[in-house]
Amino acid sequence: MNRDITGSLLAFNRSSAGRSSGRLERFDVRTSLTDGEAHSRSPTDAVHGAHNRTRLPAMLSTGLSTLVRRTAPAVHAAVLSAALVATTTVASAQGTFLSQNGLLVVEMESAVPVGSWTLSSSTPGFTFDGYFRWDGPNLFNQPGSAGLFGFDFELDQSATWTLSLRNRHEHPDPTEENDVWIKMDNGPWIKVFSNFVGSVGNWTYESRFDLGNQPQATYSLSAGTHHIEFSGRSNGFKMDRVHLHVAGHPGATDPSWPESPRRFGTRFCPVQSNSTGQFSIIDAFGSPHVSENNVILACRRLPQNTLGYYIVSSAQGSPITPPGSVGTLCLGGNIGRYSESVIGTGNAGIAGFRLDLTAIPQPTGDVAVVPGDTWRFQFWHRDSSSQGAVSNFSKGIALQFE
Ligand SMILES: [Ca+2]
Ligand SMILES: [Ca+2]
Repeated sequence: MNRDITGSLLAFNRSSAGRSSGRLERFDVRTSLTDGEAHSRSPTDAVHGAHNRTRLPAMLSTGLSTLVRRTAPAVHAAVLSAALVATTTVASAQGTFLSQNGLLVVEMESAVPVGSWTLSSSTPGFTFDGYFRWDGPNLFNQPGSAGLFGFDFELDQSATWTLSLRNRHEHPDPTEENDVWIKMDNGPWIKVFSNFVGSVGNWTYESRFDLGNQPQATYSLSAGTHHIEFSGRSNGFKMDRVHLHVAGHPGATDPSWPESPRRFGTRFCPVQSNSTGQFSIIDAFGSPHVSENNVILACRRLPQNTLGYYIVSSAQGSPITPPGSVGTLCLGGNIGRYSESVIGTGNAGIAGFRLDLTAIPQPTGDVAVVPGDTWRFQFWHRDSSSQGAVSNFSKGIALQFE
């Protein structure tokens, strides 16, 4: 096992027992056990601990509101609460997009282009990194037969949600190259299209069902997790992004809305319950895009009013129980510690932390995340047991960056 963390663990446990001397001071100065605040003693405070001096709930909502690339919607506190108590498991590596205040925005290029979908940026006016174009054959009678991809998302309210697909077609006949197959959850495949004359050669949010009198595309969806799936239909059709929004949402089809934040990552590591009777888990919110540098970790189901910090490695290790701990360490290789950003769990038993992707701590110094990297995190904290003061670990989360 990593020698550095062994020594640190032993120091941690001695410190936990309330006897501080020498190197055991890591968790004492200016940290509070009672007010849920976390403090940093580090000169790199501005980087690692920028949000640490705020009360945790405020810190998390402040953090979420800064997760955006452009003009940000106000973050509804309920969104974060819902996210933090969500019982759904972390889904695909791509993650689960989270609606905020009745609006969900997902860029097509957040999916990996499959089949004959091509990620392109040659036609201007798209948002973010580009758009998808269907370069496959016309599949007018074969829904779900080719080019299937989709997104997991979580809605903050039960409502009739309007689907607005930002799309474009260049054919002079507005009824050509103008449609795609879309399936919501376990519903039927429905052709969604735009065909008003002005839509030719322009990005449009016109999105109608090819049903009955061809109404605007809408879905009755409950709060919670859903899945939308696309499949190719008309050669040349372009899709930039998709919005789902509730009735009356102001500016719901404004392309300057940022993409919605996600909960992403894959959990790993078999762990035992901590002193709360549950094991703690980490959610990652924000974006897996390195260039955005927008990731917040939130570990929940921790003991109240205790202290800990995140540890990180690119490698997974065989699960071990380090000396003096009752928990399971599943990181391997070179383990870095956010020891300068000690976090108090407060009455909520939550430890939130904003990562800086330009500076992941490693034993030999900070390193920057590179697209394609996977970094693994656990939260390491003080806990109590029948043996007295011990340390414990959360379940791990692996974050794959793009
Ligand atoms: Ca058509
Ligand atoms: Ca786009």
